[in-house]
Amino acid sequence: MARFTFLSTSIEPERALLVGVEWRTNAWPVERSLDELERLAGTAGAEVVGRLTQRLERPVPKSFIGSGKVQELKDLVSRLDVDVVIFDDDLTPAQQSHLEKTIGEPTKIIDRTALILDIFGLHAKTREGRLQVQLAQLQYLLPRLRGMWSHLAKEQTRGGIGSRFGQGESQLEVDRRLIRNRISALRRELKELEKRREVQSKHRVKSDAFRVALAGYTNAGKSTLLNTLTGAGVLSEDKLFATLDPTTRSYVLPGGRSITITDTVGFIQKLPHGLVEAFKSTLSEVRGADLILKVVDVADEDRERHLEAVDRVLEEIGAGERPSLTVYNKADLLDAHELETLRVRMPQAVFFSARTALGLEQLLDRLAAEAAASDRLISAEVPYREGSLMKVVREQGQVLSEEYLEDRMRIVAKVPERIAARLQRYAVE
Ligand SMILES: Nc1nc2c(ncn2[C@@H]2O[C@H](COP(=O)(O)OP(=O)(O)OP(=O)(O)O)[C@@H](O)[C@H]2O)c(=O)[nH]1
Ligand SMILES: [Mg+2]
Repeated sequence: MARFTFLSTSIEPERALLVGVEWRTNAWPVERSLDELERLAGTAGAEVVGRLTQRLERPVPKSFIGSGKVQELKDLVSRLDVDVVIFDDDLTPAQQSHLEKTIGEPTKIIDRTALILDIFGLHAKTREGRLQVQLAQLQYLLPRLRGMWSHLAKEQTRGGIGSRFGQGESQLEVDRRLIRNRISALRRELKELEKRREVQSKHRVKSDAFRVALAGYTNAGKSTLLNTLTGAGVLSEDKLFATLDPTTRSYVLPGGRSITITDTVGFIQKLPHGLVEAFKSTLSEVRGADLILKVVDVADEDRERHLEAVDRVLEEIGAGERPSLTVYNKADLLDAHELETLRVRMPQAVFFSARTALGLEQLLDRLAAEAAASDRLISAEVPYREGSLMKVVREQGQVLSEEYLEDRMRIVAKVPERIAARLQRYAVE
């Protein structure tokens, strides 16, 4: 499997060169995007030794960047002793292959997508996470697979000399077939796991808790927030994509309502579509949430762009229409003046710090208000034997008044729709 080193999980410190293009339509200035790419490279264990940028209208079909730039790249690679060149935009398989040939062995040419897939491979811990990453990696690899003799494959279609050297071609075909088979097997296995997950989450819906899903740019502090609130003990690190697998914990809000909070994978600009596709089942936690809590790193100067990227991914996974609340983390990193300016500019916004717990009550009050927003007011006379129903009413709703009658209790309560439906049979005027 030497050819599949792409899937390897051990990465030696490599010397990386970053290549970025300043497009006319760029929402992100190229240097900012390369800063992020540098952090990604660092997370994957590479050391960035240089950058190359070019202003372009559109990609050059053959080589992505212009031919003069390619020459410049080649010189830089040999001068800086570069192991891997990382393009900030997606390369087509043909561009990648062309660049590899031009720059020459053993320098690898990869793109942002390959880098992100590599990091995911490093950080996936659970079975489902690993399978999802593997699926995305193989799908990326398939069109890029080149047999050692692939140049002969072209000869073969023409016949004549070289056409007798069929081995390269057939080896390539075998590789492709093996990968396709593996992709189908992975898909099947993930389907199974997804079914199981659905059963589990049906279970949870039964528990009636209001479900909050944390979503946000990678490194925004989602895992730290979950840890601070619930002591979940999930990994939180100053690394991109520290979290891949979802974790759900229950939490009791001020006022007594139980909710569940799910921490899940973070997003990034130019998140590979294949990865989003592969993580659909993990992200179903977000899709099914009663509230999506969008966590933003307020201290990051790109926070607006981060938020846009998050919205785009939410859209892509079909969660764009879910109720959501945007909250601003890492407020401890702002000085008093900056914080005040933001408060004036966004009077409704919640600023907090998951690390120092500053402003956390305000966040929780907002959550409680959101959870109560769709509550229904209901009067009911509930028989004492319905003890478990009353327990749910107290945990998930708010009992405004109660009166003890002989064999039942009369209540007025504000409860979520799901529970109102269960109380309905005891409802009174
Ligand atoms: N100063 C400060 N740092 C924070 C705060 N919250 C999180 N961090 C730091 O930010 C980094 C990322 O935090 P995580 O909780 O791992 O972020 P995440 O959103 O879960 O990131 P991914 O799982 O990679 O998507 C860590 O180094 C945290 O210690 C905060 O309120 N203030
Ligand atoms: Mg995390």
